[in-house]
Amino acid sequence: MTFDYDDRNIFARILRGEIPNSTVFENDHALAFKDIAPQAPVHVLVIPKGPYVSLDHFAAAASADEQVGFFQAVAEVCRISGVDEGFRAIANTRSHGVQDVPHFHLHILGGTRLGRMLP
Ligand code: D5M
Repeated sequence: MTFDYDDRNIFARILRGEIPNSTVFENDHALAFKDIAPQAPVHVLVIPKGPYVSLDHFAAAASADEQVGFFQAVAEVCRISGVDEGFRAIANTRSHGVQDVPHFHLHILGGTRLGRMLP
């Protein structure tokens, strides 16, 4: 599997500061911001700052520092978002996973009891 990153995607543009976002947390390796079309009271996207198209690309190719920084951002988003009663993390991936934006992003959804998704 090869991964081709296209830096014209909307999250790359957010990272370059070309379009605004509602940032909730940022560190050296990740940015977290509110989803523009929230599906739950809490709906935050956490993205790495590096050019990774998907979760499997990030897991295979990102450095240890990038991966640690990313998951530290996930932890901080969960801490500050009021999801102590639980949340769901989703990484839609490529066409079968119905991924729209080809820059790896983890959806953090919570703030209410979510509907069951898996059998
Ligand atoms: O879904 C991509 C997600 O990205 C979808 O929930 C909308 C969100 N989105 C798209 N554009 C923006 C901007 N500009 N700000 C915030 N959120 C945005 P997926 O199917 O996982 O690729």
